[in-house]
Amino acid sequence: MSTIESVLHETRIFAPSTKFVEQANLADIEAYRALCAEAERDYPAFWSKLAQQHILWHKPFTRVLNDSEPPFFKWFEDGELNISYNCLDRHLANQPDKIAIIFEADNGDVNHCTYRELYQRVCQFANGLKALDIKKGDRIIIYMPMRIEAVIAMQACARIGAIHSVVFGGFSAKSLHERIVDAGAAAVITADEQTRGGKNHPLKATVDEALSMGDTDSVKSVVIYKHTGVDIAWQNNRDIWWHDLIHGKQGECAPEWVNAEHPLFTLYTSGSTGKPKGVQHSSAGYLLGTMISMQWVFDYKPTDIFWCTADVGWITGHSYVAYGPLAMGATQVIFEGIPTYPDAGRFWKIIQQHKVTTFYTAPTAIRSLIKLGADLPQQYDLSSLRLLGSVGEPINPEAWMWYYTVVGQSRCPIVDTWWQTETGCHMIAPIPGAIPLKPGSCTLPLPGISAAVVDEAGHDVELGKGGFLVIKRPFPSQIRTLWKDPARFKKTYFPEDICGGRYYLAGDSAHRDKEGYFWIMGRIDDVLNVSGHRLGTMEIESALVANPLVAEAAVVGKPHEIKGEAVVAFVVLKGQRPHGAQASEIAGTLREWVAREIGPIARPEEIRFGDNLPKTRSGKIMRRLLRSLAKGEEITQDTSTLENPAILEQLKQPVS
Ligand code: 6R9
Repeated sequence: MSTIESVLHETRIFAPSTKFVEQANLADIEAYRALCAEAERDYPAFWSKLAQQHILWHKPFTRVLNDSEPPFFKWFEDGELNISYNCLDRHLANQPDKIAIIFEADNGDVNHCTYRELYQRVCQFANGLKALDIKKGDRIIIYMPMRIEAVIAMQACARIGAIHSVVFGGFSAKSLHERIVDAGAAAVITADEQTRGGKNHPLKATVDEALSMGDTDSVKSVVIYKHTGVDIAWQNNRDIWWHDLIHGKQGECAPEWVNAEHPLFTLYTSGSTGKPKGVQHSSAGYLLGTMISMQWVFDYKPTDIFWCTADVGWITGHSYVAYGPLAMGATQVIFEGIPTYPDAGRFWKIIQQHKVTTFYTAPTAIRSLIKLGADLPQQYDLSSLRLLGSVGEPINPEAWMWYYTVVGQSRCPIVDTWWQTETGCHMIAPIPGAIPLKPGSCTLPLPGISAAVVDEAGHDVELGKGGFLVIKRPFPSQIRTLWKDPARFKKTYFPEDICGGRYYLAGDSAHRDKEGYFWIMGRIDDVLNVSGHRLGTMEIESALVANPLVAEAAVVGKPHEIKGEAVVAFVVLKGQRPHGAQASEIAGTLREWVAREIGPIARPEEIRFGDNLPKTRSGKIMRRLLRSLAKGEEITQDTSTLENPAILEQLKQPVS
């Protein structure tokens, strides 16, 4: 891939400015090394101190790490706390009138919500959930637009100890159904519609469809936030308006104290099989991870205006919208819309208007904004910015340089943060006052995070050589298990055949340069990264073969200028291989089918038809060959074991 090739030659280094260093929470590499050494010296003591500093405990913990049953680690296991108390109540005494959320709607309307108001709204809604008989440990699906109410719903669940599972609003009824069933959800919280880029998209209708697909008896209530006011279907005894639910409810609600290990949430993510994985996070360890990374990586200051553009449907929106910034008492921007509406200056306008200091977004957004208006940022006053961040996929050095020079005006460090749904918070990322940057590298692991690049036996590979990215020691914010599937958890993240199951296997490959900097090279499994979103190739294949026209399908990724990676599907139809206009029509139908089955993010960029797929004589699909075909590369692989070499010609061309 071009990204990987170009980062391999990247030698530029950017040290933070004196001005940045002077105000930084951690201001030199020695301070960073001292923290790493402290973790090395006494690992439990290091985490124990941080957990005491950052978390308000209802009952203090006495045990730090329980590693007696690896890989099922427990942290601070006899402590008790409440996450919503840590995010809201703690600010009531000293900064109740500080703005917690500056909300900007898709249409440009702006609302402010103070910590006191947010506290009251969360409590009211939590009381509403209690009135629906929702209890500690119940699972609640949240399928909401990117509005303050999404955060209120999440915080209210945390307040009463219910386990939320947010499903991104772009997911289809089928994907939603799968998650509702797997979670055994007691309720779904949604809205009538969501608005993005000037268009309305149904949410409640999708929930209705999902709930009609069977096995959803666990769902007793559907709470609907009225957003656009469109007519919706109604089921008595199940559906209730958000405003009716909170009507007359108290603005105070005693927090439910939970154990440190109580699951705060599950979040479904794609893996190498067709079934999404319910990544389960703890309460205390997770919260601690979000807070220390706010402090270290985002160099958080009480005067900051923090803006993470991620939707709360993804882990980034959990850690750096719904929890981290609130726990720190930050003022943050929440934006409902998209970067290109009404024009490609929207992000820059928001930064100017709300005087954003810390801006965190994805390379795919940066690339699309370069394409649509590389000079646009110069038309706005971006002087409030002091720090930029990137997440979700490797950032190519060209995009990095533009972000750095044009958006950050060569003044703001860029924190390229490598982490995952499973790690809960940043793992490898620069501490901006302390660590010089190299475009395209996420630099060095955070203190206490024992990231390494190893071979199958678990030995560190030589610097410069590629290998498996692992984290050797357990850390507080890590995934606890997969919901209802501990065996799959163990097999996926601590597989026996790699490192003997001793290390957390991230699923990425990486290498380190001579300064020890990490360079992420890509996934080692069948997971694609399309616009920073994880998609399992198997999931898309299952969706395709579920179409009555399709006999067989194989999906691979190919490099894409804006999205990073794009979905290419090789399809064998049950009937004749189509040609010309018919091929285009069927390809169009199948692309829409996948968008409907999974969600628009999974819509294949290209479909190619063949009489068969390239297979070995034992019947295995030769995916590597398909990847070369998708990229338009000459086939250099050995095709002698191919059952049917002739079909390669058929699969060379996309349907126009
Ligand atoms: C936070 C998030 C995780 C996968 C991860 C990796 C890729 C994320 C990256 C990055 C290179 C970065 N990834 N951040 N690759 N540099 N800074 O994105 O979580 O959706 O679970 O995706 O994304 O491949 O394994 P998630």
